[in-house]
Amino acid sequence: MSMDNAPRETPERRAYYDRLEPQDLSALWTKFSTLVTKQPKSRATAHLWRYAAVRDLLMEAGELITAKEAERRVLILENPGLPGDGRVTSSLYAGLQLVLPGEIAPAHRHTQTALRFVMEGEGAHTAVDGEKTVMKPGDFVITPNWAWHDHGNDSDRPMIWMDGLDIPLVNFLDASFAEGYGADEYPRARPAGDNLARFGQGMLPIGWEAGDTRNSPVFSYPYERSRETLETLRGTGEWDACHGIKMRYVNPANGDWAMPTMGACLQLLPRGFETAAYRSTDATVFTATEGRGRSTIGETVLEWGPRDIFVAPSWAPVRHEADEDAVLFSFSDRPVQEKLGLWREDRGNA
Ligand code: 1HN
Repeated sequence: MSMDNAPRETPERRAYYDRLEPQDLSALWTKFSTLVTKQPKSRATAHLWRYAAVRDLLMEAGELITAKEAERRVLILENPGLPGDGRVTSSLYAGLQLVLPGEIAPAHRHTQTALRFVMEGEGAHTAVDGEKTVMKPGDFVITPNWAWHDHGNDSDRPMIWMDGLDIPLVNFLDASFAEGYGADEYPRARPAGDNLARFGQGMLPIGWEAGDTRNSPVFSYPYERSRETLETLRGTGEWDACHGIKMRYVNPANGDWAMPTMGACLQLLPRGFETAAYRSTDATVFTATEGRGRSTIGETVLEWGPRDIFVAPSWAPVRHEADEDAVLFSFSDRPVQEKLGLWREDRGNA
């Protein structure tokens, strides 16, 4: 038997296979090469969503349904290779969510983990287990699995953020649970900014005993700080050939990724920078917070500007070129693959 081709089909073999099916059986040797591929073969494709186009449709949704009636007013970014599945990659979900001035998205919780990345608006908030965080563009916020969360917009402008969730992964494992709180807001337990003060300043409360550290005790990572980090590091001139300057959002309790199922990064590509071809097994969703450029993903060339969102499938070679100083936010299922010993990367010769 070969790993590449199924053995030849003969009339006798065909007749035999036909007798297996009614008994809920199937011959491995007819399927081996599709079940166990020599390298990742994703049905997901490289694709880009223009922010302006999605935004227009999202604002239309704002006239069709309230955040409360919708529970969450979101347009899902569906990978064209996985139509109808609510998936941006094989394992992850992404969407753009709109909360209009005065609206509330009611408190609920679920076993799916969520991340938010703010695209537009300022002054709306999300609350995680009763602690509010007020959001600005570029802020990265996490909602650990089974944490109560509600959103509200007390500002006078629409608020739009990207949601990333591990929905396909959790559903693959048939491990989805969800419940509503029964009131718009979960009771406010701590003042806004408490998590960042306790855990996000390079200090920890004396005597703090880490319990479950799978999720970062910091749930809000303001853009101002992350952006400043990139700017400071620019001065070192230590550009990675594949990534420019790339930082990952960290859990300060253990140095791991901020969440167990999704890893997120922010990277700076200076004007004129061209990254070396890079591929990894974690299909990745990107959005530019600043700048313009293009990414060549396999055979596909995607031209991006601020707030456009694009996706690179597993193991497809990716090259970025920045026409202006550019900052890219990205997320993937890399933490899961690392824990399972599956994650691989290929830096070419870079
Ligand atoms: C969810 O809870 C949110 O809390 C957004 O904002 C998107 C998609 C599917 C399931 C739950 C949110 C979601 C979601």
